[in-house]
Amino acid sequence: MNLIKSIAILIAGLGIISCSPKPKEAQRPNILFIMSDDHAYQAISAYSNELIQTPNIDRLAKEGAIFTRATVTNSICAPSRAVLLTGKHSFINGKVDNVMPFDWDQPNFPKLMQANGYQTAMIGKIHLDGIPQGFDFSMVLPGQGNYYNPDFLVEGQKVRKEGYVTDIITETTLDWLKNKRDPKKPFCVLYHHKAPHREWEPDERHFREFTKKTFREPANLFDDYEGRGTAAKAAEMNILKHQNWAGDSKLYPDVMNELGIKETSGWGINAFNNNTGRMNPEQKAAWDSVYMPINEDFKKRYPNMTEKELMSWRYQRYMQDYLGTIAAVDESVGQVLDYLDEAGLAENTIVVYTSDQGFYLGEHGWFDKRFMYEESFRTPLLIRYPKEIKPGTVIKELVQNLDFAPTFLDYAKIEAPKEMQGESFRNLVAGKTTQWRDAVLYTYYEYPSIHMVKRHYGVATQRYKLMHFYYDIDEWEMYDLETDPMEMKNIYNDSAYADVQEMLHKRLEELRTYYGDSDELNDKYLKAYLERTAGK
Ligand code: SGN
Ligand code: CA
Repeated sequence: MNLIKSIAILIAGLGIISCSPKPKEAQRPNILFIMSDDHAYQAISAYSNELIQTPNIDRLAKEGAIFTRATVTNSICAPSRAVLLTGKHSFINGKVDNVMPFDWDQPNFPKLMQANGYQTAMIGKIHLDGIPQGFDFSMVLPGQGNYYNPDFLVEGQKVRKEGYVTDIITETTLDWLKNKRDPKKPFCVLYHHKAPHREWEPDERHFREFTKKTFREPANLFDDYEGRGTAAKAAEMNILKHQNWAGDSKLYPDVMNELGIKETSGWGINAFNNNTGRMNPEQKAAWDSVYMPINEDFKKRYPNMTEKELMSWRYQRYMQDYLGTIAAVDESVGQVLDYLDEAGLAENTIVVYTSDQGFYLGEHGWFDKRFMYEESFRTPLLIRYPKEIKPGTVIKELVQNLDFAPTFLDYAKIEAPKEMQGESFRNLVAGKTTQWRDAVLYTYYEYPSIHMVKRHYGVATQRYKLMHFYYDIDEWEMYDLETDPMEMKNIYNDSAYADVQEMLHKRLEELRTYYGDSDELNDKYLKAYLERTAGK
């Protein structure tokens, strides 16, 4: 063999080695996406120390990044999840409210990851009908799911599991990571809690502790909605007026009878009976041992309570149960992070913690979400990825749930389809760029419906918001978050803000055009909604 020929063979051999697919797989990160349901950023100690300590969720902020202005495009459960999967606004992906069907046939990021060598799983609440597409394994709650001994759809088959929902979802996720994972492939797991969704039923280990606590009241718990428009006044989200006494505050129906209290809604007593009816005898006995004395105490105090005292009592009941369910979520996050450490997976795994939207914890006197006001428009977002994100990073830019799909595809080195509308924030969170959008678009559709939050859309910048409420009203609202962070005063008609108003109208129209929204689409979705809900 002459020298030239042997050098050629050697070079060809090196070429084969360097072309082997191995290094690419080794470099692609795993994704563990943790989403809870209705988890307010006010109830994460990395955001605020006032209500609860969440040391495990906080770890992600310490070891990675916290986003102080992460927002959703549409503050309600199923639509938010559709945006997460598709990377498209609600008016493009079609799932505008909890009522309209979701089209699983459209592209979503897990499908793309699966087709490009990732092993994918979906465990917990997804709230989108139909068999999830894009997952090698799925175990999801049907609809809203239950806290105690919940049913799951495992690959579409209904299975009842004994235990507490947060624990079961966590155990299943850990089992998948430990025993079902293909170590040759990177993974993408959507690990989605039901908690802390209504009707806020903690596990025994937490209700014993949390029912003893007293929480601070927000400054605007007794908001009278002066200074706002019709929409805030018409909403049915007030803790005193609109929570269910049995279903939410956990008054026993016979105690309500004795006191002459009528249930707020037609289904509150049913909710209570269904929820407690799912408990096994031990769970029920533990529940009664704590909630019966609370009922007894209330029975004594009720005859002399003022409206204000009643509101305070209901607020405390709400916080005790809501935060009790979060304590379990935080523990579960700790278990999963510990496992990543033990298995040597922490370094190469992107861990995200977020919620499908924010939530009112008594601000404006409210519970629930839906509005473009800050507490429900914003959502918690914390991300750890040691390879790219510096510990203690704080991101103030306006990212949205619209950006998740393109961001994860970017990390996985998969090209995002053109139809996806979000932007990858990979470089932003890595500190490689400071370039980011200056305004975001919001839309909300589910009306008339439970909680009666009117249809609206709007634009938000770092400092200002402009919203248009439509359908049975035609009202504009505008807020200056710098001078009015609690959004108590609509300044739409304030002449001092005339230039700001003009600028916001312009940005709003630009964004609606850019993303493909229009009054015609609003009409189309309104008509479809009214047809689907007629007679219901
Ligand atoms: C249920 C809740 C509402 C909640 C919707 C939507 N009531 O109807 O308070 O707004 O779900 O929630 S409940 O007492 O029946 O749970 S979402 O998270 O699915 O959007
Ligand atoms: Ca939700």
